[in-house]
Amino acid sequence: MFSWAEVGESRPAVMGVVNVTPDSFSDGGRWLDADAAVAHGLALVAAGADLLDVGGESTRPGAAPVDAAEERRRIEPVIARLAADAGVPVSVDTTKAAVAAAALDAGARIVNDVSAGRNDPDLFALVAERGAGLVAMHMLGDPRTMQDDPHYDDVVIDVGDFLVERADAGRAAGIADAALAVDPGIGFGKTTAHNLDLLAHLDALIARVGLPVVVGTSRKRFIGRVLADLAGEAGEPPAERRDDGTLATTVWAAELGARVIRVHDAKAASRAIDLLDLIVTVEAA
Ligand code: PMM
Repeated sequence: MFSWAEVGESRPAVMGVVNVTPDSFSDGGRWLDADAAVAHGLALVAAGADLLDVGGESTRPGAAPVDAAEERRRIEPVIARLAADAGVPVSVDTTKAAVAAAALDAGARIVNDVSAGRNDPDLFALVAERGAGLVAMHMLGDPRTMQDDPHYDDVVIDVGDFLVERADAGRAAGIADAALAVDPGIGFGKTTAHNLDLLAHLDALIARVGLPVVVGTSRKRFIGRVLADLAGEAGEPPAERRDDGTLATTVWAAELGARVIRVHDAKAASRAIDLLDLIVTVEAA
């Protein structure tokens, strides 16, 4: 059975992203070939990733849905090889129980569901039955509509309410507490102000849910937008140039208590967390 006690207890864990998609916003198309995706996953681990997240369907705003057969075709061979060779737990980024089942058969140990069990009513029961880990993420609406004028009364409270409710739904389906983690879903149906508010109050959110929290800011659009605004530049920097802002949010999230940080650049994140860890140790001595 998977338990989050396996990762990130002494220092926040780095989850390296392997997108086997033609259209993910930051690295779409680069790892569509299975050999390239596997090599990329192994490189992420060599660079310091403590776990790998493999996805076959883009969740980019406006992205078109992919059917289960195509999603399986993309991810199964990649997961099978990474589960055998990478030496770290592998998660599957999917909202479909059939895809999750195939991924678990291939050796994945965690299901990362950006719909938190709302897209497929069978997903939580599958996770429970297989003793897999779960990441239940907050998203407003679905990827096609989520950025159409998102509204919250109070984003930190509303997202917290949702995560507590989804964790309870997971428990009701039979998922063990030790296997549950949640994620505020940075960028999923949120304005720049919403994303900044969630990061600013991440410690309160973590205290409220009482479960390991995964945070994914890596190369997201709001980082480019904030940095371009601060620099007085028109337009947005491309995704590859959002890495310095990603690092700032990585250190912030780690310091406020995130258990897992989901990133594309595992080397920078793991070095930054190592240094942060050292400073915290010296502070405590
Ligand atoms: N972000 C993306 C995809 N999956 N899963 C979780 N749990 N948290 C996230 O923030 C998250 C995710 C989108 O980013 P990508 O297209 O670079 O993978």
